[in-house]
Amino acid sequence: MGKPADKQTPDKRPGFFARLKQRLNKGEGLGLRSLNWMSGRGLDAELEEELSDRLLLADVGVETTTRILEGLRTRGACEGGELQNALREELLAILEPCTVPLDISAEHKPFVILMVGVNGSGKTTTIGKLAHRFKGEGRSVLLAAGDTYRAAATEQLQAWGQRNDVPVVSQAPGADPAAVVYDALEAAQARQTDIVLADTAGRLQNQEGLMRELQKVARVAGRLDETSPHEKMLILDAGLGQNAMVQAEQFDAAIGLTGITMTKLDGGGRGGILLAIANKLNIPFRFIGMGEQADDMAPFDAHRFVDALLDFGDEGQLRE
Ligand SMILES: Nc1nc2c(ncn2[C@@H]2O[C@H](COP(=O)(O)OP(=O)(O)O)[C@@H](O)[C@H]2O)c(=O)[nH]1
Ligand SMILES: [Mg+2]
Repeated sequence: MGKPADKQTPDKRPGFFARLKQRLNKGEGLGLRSLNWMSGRGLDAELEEELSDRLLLADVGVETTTRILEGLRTRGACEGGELQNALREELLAILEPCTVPLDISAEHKPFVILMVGVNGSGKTTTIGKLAHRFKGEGRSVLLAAGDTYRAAATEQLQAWGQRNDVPVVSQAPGADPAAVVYDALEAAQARQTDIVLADTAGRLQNQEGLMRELQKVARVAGRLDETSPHEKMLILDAGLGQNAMVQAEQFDAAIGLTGITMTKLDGGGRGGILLAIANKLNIPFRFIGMGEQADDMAPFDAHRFVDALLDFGDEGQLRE
C-alpha cells in the first residue's frame, strides 16, 4: 500500500494524543505547569482559586469545576505530585463512564450511522475520516448524501467517497433527505454493505424544522430494519465552548443521541468542554478529531485524553 512520500506522511508525525497534548497546551491551555504545586501547603485557597480559573478558562464550566474542586478537597491530598494525581483521578472519574467505543456489530448489516450537528461542525469531514478508518479495517462502506440543502454538500461528500473509493448515494439538491437515506439503505442491503454513513443538513429555515427533518430521517431509516439507525452521532465543534453543551442537549432532546464525536480540538477550544458534557449528559464520546486529514481522528480514550489535557511540565511527578 504505497503512500505518496510527502512531508505530510502521517506516520512521520507524532502520535495523535502526543499532537493533542501539544495542541491543548500551546499558548495557555490549562497552563498547569505554572501553578505552584509544590508550595507545601497542598490545596490552599490560592492554588484552589488559580486551578478554578484555569478550569473555567478551559471550558470546563462552573458546575463541573465545582465538582472537581470538591473532589480534591474531599480527598485531602496535600503533596504536589499527590495533588496532581488526585486531579487526574477526578477528571478520569468524569470521563471514564463516557469512554464507550462504537461497537459495530456484524449482526446489523448494514450498520447505520446517522450523523447530526449544526452547520460547520464537521459532519461531512468526520464521515470522510470514518469511511477511511472503516475501509482500513476491511469493512465495506456506503455514504448517503442526506444534506440536500446545499448542492456543495453533496459534492463535498462525493469527494470523500472518491478519495476512499466508497459509493455515494445522492439525489438532486432539494430532494427529501429521508428518501436519500432510504435509497442508500436499500442499495446497501442489496450490496451486502457493512456500514452506511448518512450525512444530514445542519441548518434549515429554523431549528424546529431541522429537528423534525432529523426525526423523519431516523424514522425512515427504521423502515427497512427497525433497529436502524444504530448510531445517532452528534458532531460537535470543541471550539464552541459552552455552546457545544447547549447543542448536545438540544439534539439529544430531539432525536436521542447514542454518541458524540468532538471535532476541531486543534482549534481554539481547550478541551475542557468534554468534561462539562460528560458530567452533565450520559452520552459516550466515540471519536475525537483534530484536523482535516483522513487520519486526524482517534477513538476517544479517557486516560490518553486526560494525559493530553494535564501537562504538569517536567516537575510533574508520579506519572503512572
Ligand atoms: N481544523 C479543523 N478543521 C476541521 C475539522 N473537522 C472539520 N474541519 C473543517 O471545518 C469545516 C466544516 O466541516 P464540514 O465537515 O464541512 O462540516 P459540516 O457542515 O458539519 O458537514 C471544513 O472546512 C472542514 O475542513 C477539525 O477537526 N479540525
Ligand atoms: Mg456537511
